[in-house]
Amino acid sequence: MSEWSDEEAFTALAERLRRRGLDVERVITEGCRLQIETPSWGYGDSGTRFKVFSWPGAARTIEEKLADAALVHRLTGVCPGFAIHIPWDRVSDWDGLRRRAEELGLRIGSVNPNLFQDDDYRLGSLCHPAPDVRRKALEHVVECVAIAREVGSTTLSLWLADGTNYPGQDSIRDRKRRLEETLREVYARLPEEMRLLIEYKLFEPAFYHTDLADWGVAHAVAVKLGPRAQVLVDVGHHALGTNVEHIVAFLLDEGRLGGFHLNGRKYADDDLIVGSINPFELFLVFTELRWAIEDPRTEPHARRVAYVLDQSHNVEPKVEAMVQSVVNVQAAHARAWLVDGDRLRRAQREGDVLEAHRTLLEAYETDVRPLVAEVRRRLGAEPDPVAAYRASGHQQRVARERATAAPGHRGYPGA
Ligand code: AFD
Ligand code: MN
Ligand code: MN
Repeated sequence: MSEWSDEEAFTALAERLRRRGLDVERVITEGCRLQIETPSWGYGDSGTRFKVFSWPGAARTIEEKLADAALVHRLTGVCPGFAIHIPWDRVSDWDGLRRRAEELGLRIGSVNPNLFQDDDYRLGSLCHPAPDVRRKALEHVVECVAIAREVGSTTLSLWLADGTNYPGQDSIRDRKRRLEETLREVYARLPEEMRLLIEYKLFEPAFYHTDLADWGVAHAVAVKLGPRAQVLVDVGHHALGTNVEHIVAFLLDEGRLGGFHLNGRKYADDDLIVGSINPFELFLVFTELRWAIEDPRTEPHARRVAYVLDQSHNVEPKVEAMVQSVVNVQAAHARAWLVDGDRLRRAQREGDVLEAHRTLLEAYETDVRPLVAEVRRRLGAEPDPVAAYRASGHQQRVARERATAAPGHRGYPGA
């Protein structure tokens, strides 16, 4: 038991925070309400475009991925969602997959089509110059809509690798119109209860231009499609220096923030553990979610935002990395709800710049570990899930039991 994870540590911290007039119970209630999806693709071997380093014990099948995801949920208490990627997670019995997930205390979260690993998609998928390739890509996405219905998912989460590598390679405007036309066909097939989340990425794998390159493009496309098309913000997909929390605030206020892919990023390749590189940005993102939740004009929309981890653990043990990611998210979330909102708004009204800034800093600099440990206790999970995982022997056991890599999907295209 760590010195911060026992109930005495929580009681002492809660007492200090209450003396500052902070609503500790609200922080805990919101922490218990937070729900995160872990990605099927984060449990299996994956890598960069240079190499897939196999990890001993990495999940090889959908069953093993579900088992690992269920363990992460048991340890942390806030990960009932399991995001799937098609065809990596294709099964013959989708209803059976839904039932198996439920048996493990999980539900299938977002369904992710794959429009980037077929030779036909060399020059794009929904934006491809050839109508038959666009048709093929469209049919795959429509199949994923049907799969989502069968597994009980209400979220189709679409990332396009489409783009070009050279000036002149294709007409940027023609590609825009092809994209709008094919996405209109997708949107027309969405059942009433389903949302289409449109993910953007500045570059990679395209090196000259990416058709869905930034939040503005994704937002414009979503607005043209209709109210159930929203933007998915992958926090690792921006130019260096981008103010991500500003994008989040704008999209929330427009009712167009569908969800997040959460990860960490220092330079370009994202997919590091969320909060490992820029925890202050993660905290600021969660403060924007909090203000939108506390605002009656935006609360219903803000409450539907999907939180999906989208990471590729190349050098670190898969399940421990996933648990650490969730711990980082819970800490940022708790800090955001610890901000003294009245004090902040007073300072803002008065133009007291440094008092306003200090109000945020004080919450950010609070050691919230005892408080999040209490959240996990109340959820019946492990107060210190990383320590519990490392003591469980799971990593050693699966390394023995899953000693050989399985055929089929081995993560992103690696060398
Ligand atoms: C890659 C892409 C994008 C996508 C993810 C899962 O950059 O983030 O959401 O794969 O398909 O990380
Ligand atoms: Mn992503
Ligand atoms: Mn990515």
